[in-house]
Amino acid sequence: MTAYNLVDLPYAVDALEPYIDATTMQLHHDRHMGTYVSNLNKIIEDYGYTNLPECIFEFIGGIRFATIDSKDRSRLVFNAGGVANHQLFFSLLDPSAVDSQPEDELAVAINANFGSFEKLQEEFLQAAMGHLGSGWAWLCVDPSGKKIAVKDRLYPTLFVSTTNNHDNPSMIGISEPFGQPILCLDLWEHAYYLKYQNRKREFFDNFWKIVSWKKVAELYDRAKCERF
Ligand code: MN3
Repeated sequence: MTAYNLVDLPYAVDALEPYIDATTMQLHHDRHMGTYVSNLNKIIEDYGYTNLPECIFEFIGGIRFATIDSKDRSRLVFNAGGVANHQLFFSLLDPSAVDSQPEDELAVAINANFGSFEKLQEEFLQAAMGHLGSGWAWLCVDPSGKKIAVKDRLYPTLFVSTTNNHDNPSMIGISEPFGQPILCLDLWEHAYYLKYQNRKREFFDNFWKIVSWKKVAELYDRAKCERF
């Protein structure tokens, strides 16, 4: 039984050149993400899970409650997170979005939470640079319902965080703080090392150039509507 598929990249492997090179993209998607997909499907097959949610993001949200031997639990979280995080990450990049910026309500919410778009980028970069070892950097909607008022309108609280390995902020009971991701950045060396080697900062800076703020806004709208 194949439970989850390796979702195709939404663009050609060389579409994000020169910011992300084609070889890195191909290895990252086909080999790294591909391996997480097959490892996850192997665990699902071994345990005979049925009635899985179609959406991997729904699956990881409830992953804490999966029936699994304790020796296999971290392997399940690692591989399921690996599938979900890469699917999200690749979908958030768009060659046609070069140098785009947040607009409309998302822009207002970012200003309300961080002071400005530049300050968000600064905080995100600092978190990413400060993270030790493999992991992910995130921009999340706080699902607790805490709001920020700007001119009589309420906006969700947003926060920046990092996680280890492939933990995802939406994994209830596994990742702290709990959050609904609307943007993520892969901090693993495999994401950039072929092109950037030790120049991690340069990769992080270039990441901003290819973020699809339209896609981030879609995720923001969805996360906001689930709670507000
Ligand atoms: Mn990766």
